[in-house]
Amino acid sequence: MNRIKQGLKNRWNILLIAGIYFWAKTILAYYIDFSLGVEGWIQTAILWINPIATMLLLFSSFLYIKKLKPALIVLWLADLLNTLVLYINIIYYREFTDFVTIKSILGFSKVSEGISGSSLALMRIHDIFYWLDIFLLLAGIIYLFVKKVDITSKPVKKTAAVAVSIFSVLFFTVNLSVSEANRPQLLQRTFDRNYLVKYLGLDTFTAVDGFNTAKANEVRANASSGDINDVLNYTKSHYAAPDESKFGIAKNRNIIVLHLESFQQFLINMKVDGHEVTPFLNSLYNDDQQTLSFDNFFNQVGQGKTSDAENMLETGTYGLTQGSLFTQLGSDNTFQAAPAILNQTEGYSSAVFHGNVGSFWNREDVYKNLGYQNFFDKSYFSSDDETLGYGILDKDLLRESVSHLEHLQQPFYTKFLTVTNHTPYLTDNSNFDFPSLNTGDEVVDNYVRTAHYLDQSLEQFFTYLKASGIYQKSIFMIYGDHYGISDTNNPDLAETLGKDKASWDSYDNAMLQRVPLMFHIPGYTGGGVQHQYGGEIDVLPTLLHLVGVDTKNYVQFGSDLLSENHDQVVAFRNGDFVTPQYTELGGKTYDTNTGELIDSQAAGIETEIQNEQQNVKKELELSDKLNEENLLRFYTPEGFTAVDPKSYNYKNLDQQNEDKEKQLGAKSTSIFSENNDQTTINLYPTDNSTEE
Ligand code: GP9
Ligand code: MN
Repeated sequence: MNRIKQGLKNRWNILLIAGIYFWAKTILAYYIDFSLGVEGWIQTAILWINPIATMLLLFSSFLYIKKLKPALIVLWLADLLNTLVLYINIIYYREFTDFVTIKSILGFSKVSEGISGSSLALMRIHDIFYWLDIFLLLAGIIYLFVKKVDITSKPVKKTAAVAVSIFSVLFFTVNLSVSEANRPQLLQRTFDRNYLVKYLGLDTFTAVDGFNTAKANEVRANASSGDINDVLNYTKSHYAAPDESKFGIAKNRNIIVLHLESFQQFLINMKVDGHEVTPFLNSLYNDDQQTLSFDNFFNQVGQGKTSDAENMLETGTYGLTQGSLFTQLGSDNTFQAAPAILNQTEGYSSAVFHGNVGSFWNREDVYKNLGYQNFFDKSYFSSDDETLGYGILDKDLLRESVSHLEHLQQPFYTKFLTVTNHTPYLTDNSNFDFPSLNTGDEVVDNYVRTAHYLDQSLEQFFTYLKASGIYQKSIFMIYGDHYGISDTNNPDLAETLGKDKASWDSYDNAMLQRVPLMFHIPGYTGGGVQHQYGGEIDVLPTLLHLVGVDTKNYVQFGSDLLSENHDQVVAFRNGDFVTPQYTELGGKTYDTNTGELIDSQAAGIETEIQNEQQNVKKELELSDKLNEENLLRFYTPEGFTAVDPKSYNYKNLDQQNEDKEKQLGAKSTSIFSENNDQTTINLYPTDNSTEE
């Protein structure tokens, strides 16, 4: 006891013991309760130091208090607060495999699904360790008071206390810098809640989330129903009526969306050592009867990359100027999105298949708000599957998807998010059987190999789709989500593309933002390569018109690519734009066809360019206003019912779909039911059968 009393005299001892204990329990939680996907020693080192800065800042408050007993109470409160943040997340993670956001605490989304009732069942025996210090410290404080123990403990000098607080701030800066070096734009892009915790710790994640929520709430609170009028005026005047000859040509067909990760237009019809990189995709692209292909189609993503592409294609609105709309606003924004529209107008069921964890880009939350009935994330795929970079390999993804797909009611709207063709284009010799380029830039060189792999995966999938009869009654929408080679690496690509590396400039970078888009409609004969200019924002109205859904009443910023009134100005997220004549980049005007710089004043096109620039700015600003102020909550078009995210539950989806088949009996339209309640998985080709 004496030794304890002795120890208590020194505040630094107390801080050290409380600090080390709290650090240890955070690390325990990182390894036992969370799965953060830490890779490599740098990430491990960051993980181990990330609880320190914020904990020290909180705990150091007790150094400022002169008398021991009140000081201990302050320390206890700081410890309690920090432990609560940790423990609430632990419990929540056990149920939802995700971290707690302020929104979920306030009851907007997940918590209402019933975590409070089940939290007792979510406790584990090792949780004692998380609370032990809190109890011991409390017991100690009570003892000091009850026994009226009087310890004359020397307070710490104010300067020393301030030094500790300053040190913790500096330490945080180091933590942040190392993290940013390992994962650039971590804070702006906010990929995933996992990432923030892995790099910056739970406290920082909570603070960042709180800040963003407060900011978003304020913007929303100030918005009122009249604010949507500007948006409606714009989208109504921008609406392009469908081309009669193409409206509804794919009516009632299943819609199969193939999201080609990081896939650029230049890969189409490209050869390496005489071999086509993507022979299968080429065959679809060049099918001038059954495919409407586009060769002047641009990606328009910002920092939200894949999630921005998805957002544009599903909702017809732009991503945000910074970060990802999915992660920043997707949890509680109101949308008029493809799955909901297709379900309500034409009775489509809907599903997304993706080999990454459901929390990435906040998909688990967002898809419910878009109206997706099913989301088959990584947890639905075999745990034996090899994971490469951002998820399981595409061949496994597509093959294993079939067991879920065949239980969906037709017509279905399904999206397959591939992922193997993702930077840094990891390849090994067993899966990637294709020559690499020879530019000396490893990223560029391997890009064609993973692209070839993606092509093989699709060919296998189509072999199955044809054999099972799905192919003939579907429309395929295939697109590249964004660039695969960044502007930094582009010059290394110049020679391969027959360009001059030395004179490579922003115009060349802009032209490389082309990605493929095709609508493949088996049995259709009016296809061919389309040369009109357009971008991802234009896809939703185009698709909806092809399946016979008019888009007039929905809020969409793009226009049908196949309509004669289609607006061919393609806006980039930073306000630059491309038209069939001009390419405007950072105030410089280029000739889109030749790449030559134009003096717009001398050429007499200054006003024209200025007008286009203003239109582009206006369109982007209105889209931002709509999303940031969540204005769609004020406008539900006639015949449309707002989506209720609570009606979807992405657990036990197969059971849900099979129950539906049974309930519908003879009326069930799933592939499985149509196949006399037999699986069609056996129709999937084995890997060897398509390998040349
Ligand atoms: C991750 C995948 C990749 O799930 O969609 O996202 P990206 O890095 O391309 O935005
Ligand atoms: Mn992507």
